[in-house]
Amino acid sequence: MYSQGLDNLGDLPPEQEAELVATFQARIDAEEKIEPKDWMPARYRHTLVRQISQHAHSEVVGMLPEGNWLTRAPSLHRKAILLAKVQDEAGHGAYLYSAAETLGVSRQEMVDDLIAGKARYSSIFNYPTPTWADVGAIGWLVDGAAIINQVPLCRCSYGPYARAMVRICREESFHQRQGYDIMQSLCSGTDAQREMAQDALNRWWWPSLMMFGPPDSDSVHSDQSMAWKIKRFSNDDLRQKFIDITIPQAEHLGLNVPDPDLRWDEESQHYEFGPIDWEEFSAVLAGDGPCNEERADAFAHKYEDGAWVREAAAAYAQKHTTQSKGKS
Ligand code: FAQ
Repeated sequence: MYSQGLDNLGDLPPEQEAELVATFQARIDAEEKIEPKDWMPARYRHTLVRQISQHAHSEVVGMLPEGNWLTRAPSLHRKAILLAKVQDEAGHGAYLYSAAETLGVSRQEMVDDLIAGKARYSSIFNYPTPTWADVGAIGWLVDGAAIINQVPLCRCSYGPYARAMVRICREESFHQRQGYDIMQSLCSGTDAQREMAQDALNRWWWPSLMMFGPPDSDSVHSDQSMAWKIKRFSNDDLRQKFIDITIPQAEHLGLNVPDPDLRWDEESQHYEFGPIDWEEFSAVLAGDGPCNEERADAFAHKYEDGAWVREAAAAYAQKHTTQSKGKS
């Protein structure tokens, strides 16, 4: 994949190599943005390509569980909102693939890796959406978790990623609100509707906590990514922040968070929560989640179905370029 040349400094004398690395780190420490043409260690480039491409794939695969409800949204109003949200996710994928391309990897390579099962996307999108309340839960919890994780990425040291995240976060805020609004409608509806909302919360709560990644003690990339200011906070810190913000929202909806160990701790001013099932997380990452196969098949088929659109767009672009060259 994108791991060739990780030790690209091997041909430089050690003093020169150390100087380049020190200057690079000093720029990071001074909160300067690193731009595509700047010198960067190969491992920094590789970490960014890994994270940004995974992020892009998550946005694109993330359209599938909600897309499932586009034709069945309960009203024209809800359908229009959901359509706009799903289109936004496609846009997020496009910005992120473009940001990754500035690091020297093509979108085609990234997509090929996803289709070949060599690339990851967020664990959360391997869960099913059997009811309309799942669309509410995704907006409220999944977009809510995405915002907590992604707002700090607006300050990422790599300029193109940081700038892409500014717009993405604005749109994610609208997504979170539309999800919460669906939950509010259901929770102020009939008993059956409230039960549907509770059932969705029961199924999405723990997978949403897993979105933040493994516990800090098992996070292989966090230390280096934080030193490079790609990540600004650890997985556990962001997870805690999400819990602290979300519990009062669940209380406002009148829903019960499915965690018998959950309690407010006066001293730390945080919620304490029960153990997360990391075996389930590992299984989903290993491809054994409830919908891994379905998502992989759907993505590959949709990509194949869209070949004519890509060919037409490429032909149009080529014609346009030839015409404008002819004029100049
Ligand atoms: N799922 O050492 P760490 C969204 C992997 S967008 C799958 O802690 P890192 C919008 C990780 O890749 C959601 N894999 O890794 C939306 C690594 O494996 P590797 C996506 C996971 O990178 C809403 C290994 O575990 N957001 O929701 C997950 O420092 C609604 C060790 O982990 C982003 O991508 C996981 N949850 O921290 C769309 C945000 N967690 O690569 C549609 C940017 C960890 O060595 C509808 N990414 N892994 O094979 C990040 O902030 C970070 O990459 C983390 C992971 C926090 C996800």
